[in-house]
Amino acid sequence: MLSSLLFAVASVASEPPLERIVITGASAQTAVEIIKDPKAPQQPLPAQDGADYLKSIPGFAVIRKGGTSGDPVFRGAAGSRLLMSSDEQMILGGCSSRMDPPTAYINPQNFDRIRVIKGPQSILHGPAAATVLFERDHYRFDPDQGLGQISFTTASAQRYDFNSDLTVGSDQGFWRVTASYSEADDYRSGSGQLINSAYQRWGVDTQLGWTPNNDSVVILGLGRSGAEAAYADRAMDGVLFDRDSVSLRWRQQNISSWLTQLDSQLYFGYVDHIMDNYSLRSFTPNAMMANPSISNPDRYSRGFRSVATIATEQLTEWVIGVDHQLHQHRNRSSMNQLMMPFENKLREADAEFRQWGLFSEWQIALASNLNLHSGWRVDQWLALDQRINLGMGAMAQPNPTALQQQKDYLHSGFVRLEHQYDQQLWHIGIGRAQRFADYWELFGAQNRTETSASALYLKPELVHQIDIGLQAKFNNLEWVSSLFYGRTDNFILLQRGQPMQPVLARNVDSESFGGESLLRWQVNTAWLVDASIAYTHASNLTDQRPLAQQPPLELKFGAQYQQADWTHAVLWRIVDNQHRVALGQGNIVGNDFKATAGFGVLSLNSHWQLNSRWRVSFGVDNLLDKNYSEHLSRSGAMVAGYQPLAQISEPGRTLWFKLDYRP
Ligand SMILES: [Cu+2]
Repeated sequence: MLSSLLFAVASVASEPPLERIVITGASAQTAVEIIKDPKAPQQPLPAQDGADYLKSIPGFAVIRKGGTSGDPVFRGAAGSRLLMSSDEQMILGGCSSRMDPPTAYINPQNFDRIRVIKGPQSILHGPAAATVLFERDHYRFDPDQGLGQISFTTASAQRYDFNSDLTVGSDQGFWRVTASYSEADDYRSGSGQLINSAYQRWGVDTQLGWTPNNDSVVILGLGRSGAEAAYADRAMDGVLFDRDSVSLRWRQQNISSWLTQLDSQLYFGYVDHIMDNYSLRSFTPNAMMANPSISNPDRYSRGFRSVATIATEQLTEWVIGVDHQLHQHRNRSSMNQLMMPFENKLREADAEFRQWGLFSEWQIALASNLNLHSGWRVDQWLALDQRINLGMGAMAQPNPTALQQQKDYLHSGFVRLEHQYDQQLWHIGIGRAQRFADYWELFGAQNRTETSASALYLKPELVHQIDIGLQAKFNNLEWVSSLFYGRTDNFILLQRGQPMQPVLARNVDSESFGGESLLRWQVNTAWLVDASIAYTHASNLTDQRPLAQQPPLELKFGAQYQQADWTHAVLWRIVDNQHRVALGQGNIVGNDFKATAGFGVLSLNSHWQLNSRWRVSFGVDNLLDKNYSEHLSRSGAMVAGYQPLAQISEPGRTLWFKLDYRP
């Protein structure tokens, strides 16, 4: 994994891309931006969802819930603090218990690139502590590119993945179809314990592009995906995760001497989700659910985005845009599916969100080696509380904020100086990101505040952060470092008390600092070694205690040996213990429930590039069959037929094999 990160610098150093296969990690484009190839083999073998693909990038962690659909965390920021966009669309999940983060609807191998922008250093897609973009190149058919790529993966726990990404076309247009299918059984931890984690996922996305001339492209996008997944951390499993999406995009280039590009997109998304306590596990009554119970939320999303790119004498690049999102959420459920099937009930709207944003980002070359990059955005957000009652059945009580709305104008921006000096690229940036509370914070688990049974009037979060980075190359040594210090006003903290009690949502002030460093040393033509470190230290200033749900210090060491068409690599990942915890506090995904011990995991992999079309990769993750849990993973739930778990264990020794073919 290290190998890859360090690879970052490689690209910087203006060398041709290395022939080596980047197994894990990602390449740093600059110290601000990281780029990862989702089609390349990865170690450890990720589940077929967006979060697991991010995990190998230093600074990222995943909150595990089962075999798939974990929630990504970057520098301790989870949930909506990370802005997730796929093809510049925002499709959010339907589950009020956060079974489906946005990454659960992303099949990473169907994309060309994953791009991560660290810190509040871009406002093009919204205010965020970090921006994660799943992107496709699809503007023109290139006959030299080949048809695409097909891959097959198999691994321990009866895992099978199929992926295909094929494009046909002419100079008049193209048709791209990406399809994926993935299934896995329950995996076993290092101690041989079976974890309720089986899943099945599939997805098909297609883009139909019309390119009437060299400067125009119109793309119709259609997508559909589905899944079912078992959860080891709760009393229900996800039996339906259906997504449908439609988008229309129009891009026009070279419009006039100053207007270089207009890019507009309209999209619609619909997510239908069902979770229950009997389909994927044997039903066992408990205090909260005495009968077979089911919940069926859905979410309709609509978005629009239009961006103009302007070139002037003074500005290298100037981007102006407008964007919009609408989200409508509904729910229906049955606490006794046998007597009152949910299918007979009406879906009841519980929340609506509306956003309009205006933004502008520009770059100015102050000198030949000095660049100023800056941007600002203003958002108008509105949340409408459509819940008439809070709680269900006999517990129901009138909602004090029924049919009320919260509205805010938010300001976000950044300034960054980039300085190129010899083989070194420095940057220093200061940014602010103001974020409106999301569905899960305002409405999610019947959240309340200290003064109200509803959390509708939570204040928006405001982050101010300094980011400093260096990327340097000395002979065969490459180095990338990013450091940050941030203060958050009105950080939205969730506190879980007694079971069956609503979650308390509070605005507190917090502070966070840390960073990531990567070092890569090309010892000789055959050997490459690399290392990375990632650390975050965050505190809750209001309560004067650690901020909850923060990842521990993490180190990675990697070595690669290349001979002819073969590459062999070893990866050693070492994670420190985490004693800076705030029990009972957390975010929309999880809360701290214990301090955890550190661990080390050793993994091996090999690649064989048979020819330009075929590539074989295989490996062993967790070679020593270590039994461990990630600090941020959720606590285990009682599941009939499975041993109880304090915290969800990571997979034990996992053998995997991947075959890639370029037709
Ligand atoms: Cu759910």
